[in-house]
Amino acid sequence: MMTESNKAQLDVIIVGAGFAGLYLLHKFRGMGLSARAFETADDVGGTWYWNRYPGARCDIESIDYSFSFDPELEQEWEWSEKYATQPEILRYAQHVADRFDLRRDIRFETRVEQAVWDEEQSCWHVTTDKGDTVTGRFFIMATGCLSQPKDIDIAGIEDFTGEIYRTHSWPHEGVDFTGKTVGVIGTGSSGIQSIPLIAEQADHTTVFQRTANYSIPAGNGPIAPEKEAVKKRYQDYREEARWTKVGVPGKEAMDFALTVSDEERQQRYEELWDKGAIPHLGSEFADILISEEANETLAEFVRNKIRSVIEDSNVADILTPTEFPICTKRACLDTNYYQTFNKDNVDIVDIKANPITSITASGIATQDQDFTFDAIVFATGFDAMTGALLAIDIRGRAGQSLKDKWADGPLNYLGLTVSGFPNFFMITGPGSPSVLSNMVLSIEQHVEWIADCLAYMGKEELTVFDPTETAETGWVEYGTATSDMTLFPQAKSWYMGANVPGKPRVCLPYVGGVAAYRRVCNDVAAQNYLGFRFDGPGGARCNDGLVRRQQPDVVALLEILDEMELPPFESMSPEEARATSVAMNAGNPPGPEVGEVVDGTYPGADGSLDYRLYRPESAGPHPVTLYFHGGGWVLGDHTSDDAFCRDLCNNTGSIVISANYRHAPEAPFPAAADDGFAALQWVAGNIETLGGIERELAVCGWSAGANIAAVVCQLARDAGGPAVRGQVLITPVVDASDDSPSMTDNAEGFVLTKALMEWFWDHYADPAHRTDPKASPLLADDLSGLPPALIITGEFDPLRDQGKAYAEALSKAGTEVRQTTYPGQIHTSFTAVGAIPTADGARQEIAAALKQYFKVMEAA
Ligand code: N01
Repeated sequence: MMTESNKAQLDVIIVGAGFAGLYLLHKFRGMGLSARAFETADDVGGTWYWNRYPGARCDIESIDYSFSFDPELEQEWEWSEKYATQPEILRYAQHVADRFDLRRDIRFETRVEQAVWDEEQSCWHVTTDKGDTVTGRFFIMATGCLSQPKDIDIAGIEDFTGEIYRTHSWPHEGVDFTGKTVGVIGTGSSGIQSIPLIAEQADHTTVFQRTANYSIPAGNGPIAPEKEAVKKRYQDYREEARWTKVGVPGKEAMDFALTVSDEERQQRYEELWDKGAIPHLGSEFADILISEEANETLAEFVRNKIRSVIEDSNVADILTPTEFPICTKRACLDTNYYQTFNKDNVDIVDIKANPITSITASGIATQDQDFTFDAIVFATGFDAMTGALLAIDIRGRAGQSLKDKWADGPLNYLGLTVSGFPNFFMITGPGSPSVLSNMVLSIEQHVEWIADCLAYMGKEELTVFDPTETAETGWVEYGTATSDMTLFPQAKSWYMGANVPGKPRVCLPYVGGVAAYRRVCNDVAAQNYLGFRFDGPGGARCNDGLVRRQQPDVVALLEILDEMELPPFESMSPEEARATSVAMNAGNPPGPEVGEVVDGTYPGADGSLDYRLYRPESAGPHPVTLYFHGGGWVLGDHTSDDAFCRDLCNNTGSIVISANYRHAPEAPFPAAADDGFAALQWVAGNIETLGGIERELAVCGWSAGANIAAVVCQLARDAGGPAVRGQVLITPVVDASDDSPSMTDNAEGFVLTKALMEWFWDHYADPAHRTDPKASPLLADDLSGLPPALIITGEFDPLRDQGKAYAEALSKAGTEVRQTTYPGQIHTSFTAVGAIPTADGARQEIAAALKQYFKVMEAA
């Protein structure tokens, strides 16, 4: 029974008094809200309170790893080193607590055990290990991402008679290893930071390594003058940080490791190495975390550095990482880590080759050897991101526990909230960039977003919020799509939940970066908290929907284009538009290597034209795909879809011939169509000389190129040849008169605009010619007897509906057709190899269709 006393005593209950808890308390006090934090430790500091192992330091530079919310605070605090030590960061947290008089709202040495949502009273009842229950309107978990240690999953630990230490809960008085033999298990950041200092003291140190890690030297020391100078423009610098990928200002790469010369790549890696900083390691080039090949260039650079330091080649082999792409596990920053293994009294044991069988009374037993130790240090990591949240029994609507809700992974909206758990927030929760970013910056962003949300609710007289399941599912799917584009899922990392047996394998942080994430959160707020259901005296309301409807790489591309503020193509002359298009293409990722690339000419309808031939590596002869590039009949040439043609060649095992055609306005309709047909005739007539197989010929095209491909199939049918095995039309232009919903809904904002399409038509064909089937193949009277077709469209393409209409019309006429509209994709997605990885599935479908068309392949 609910009584008056059950009503909320507090506005907000907070768990944790680390950086997040401190700023929450300060923020809410400023808003006139009552808030209290509960903290297990006897002081503030969170992770910096607990992790006192030797060598514990931050891996984000001190200048960046601090609060920005108070200009006086940021000016008065002086950091002593580039990377602050744990004691210094702890002193900073204590200073913040004292300066803003926050301790009076913190209950120390109090562990929260349970939090239960009270539907009737619209509040949370929170119970502590001291036996008391407090009630609050809002409940916020500020428990940190790396605070719940992973259980030690090695048998026999209780048998060991020596000293046991764990890096995450190191004795406050410190440990003296002088004269002792020490075993250290774990070579993540904690192990890598502590091992050199343990080894300096101990008589003998043995390190047990399961997976070698990538570590780079921190180059720690005094703060560089240019970094110190940042304080003169600290607020601007912070604002810059908010719009970066990791929350630290620096170069945001737009170019690709695989496009620059070997010399440039090497030089840039050397500069990174000398900088001793990890935030930009994975973003020096745009493809490092996307392409295995690109990643390997950096990984190999780091491996060579590691090998160059270690004297014993066997030891170097063990310490050199090979098992996962670099930066897909948190890279480590070290001081003399690899050098430590050159000491006579330091050994490394490769426990992949020689597994630990148990902890014994005297030490550690491995398959091949027993080791005796005075002390064992466990640096075995954390049940990251979800561990601390699930360590408390949190129950939402209808008594549902968070543990049950998250049985298959942490469902969440924005990494901040969970559907069915009203008035509940997580700071830097799973689904937010958190651990992949400068944590203090991400904490500030969350605290400020929450504060704005509570202010909105206050103003609108709303008392309860709850994210909708639609919004939650959408965000989780968006997060998964984002991580699936990257190499992160390849590592058995704590990011993926892979370090804890039985934990669901999902990518826990949002990997799209803090700037993209901040835009999402801002967009949600700007749309009256899209995806949230509210209730209260101000009324019930729900603005349901998805905050991101395009695929994440498409969103990223659109955001980049937006920032570039380019004038629209249709405001340019054809020459200017061509030059702009070439300049934009120049930055595209290169396609894959193919067996051979040959440039040549063919007889077009009115003179010689260029083509580029891509030959597979396998022994020929091969089937042939004749390809027509996109560009609205005005832009582009036979080389402008180079990456796509290479990819198509590899995926299909066919020769791809990209044939140029004359462009408008210089050569208007029907020049392009006539050249396309001439190309078909020439390729068919010379197929064996070109390395192809007689009659094994299909056509493919994108956009206006797909228009040409569709048209040549009709022309070939009418002319009685050449025979075409199949046609693949990618976001085709097939109807000049199209006025379907996609033309209106996607008229703007998705690269190809309605206005640009009109501009293309205006250059290509007089209105009188546009209904000619050679211009608008959908308008042909007869669509029977055409080669089988695959038509690919994107949800956000203005041409989506005409592509679908062509498929329907072909089908009606008895032509075999398959049509797929890819969700979240735009007109330019499918040929953007390397730039839009979420369209890889479509590219596979295209290849599969072509392979099916080629009879020889089907037979094979
Ligand atoms: O933990 P980890 P951590 N038998 O999980 C090994 C942050 N941090 O505490 O890789 C044998 O990275 C495990 O082996 P494997 C930072 O974000 C930051 O070091 O699973 N070995 C691995 O080598 C970091 O990423 C700083 O094969 C076992 C190690 O233990 C995160 O915290 C400093 C084992 C665990 O590495 C976690 O770092 C410290 C077993 N049963 C931490 N179980 C800064 O610099 C685990 N291992 C700011």
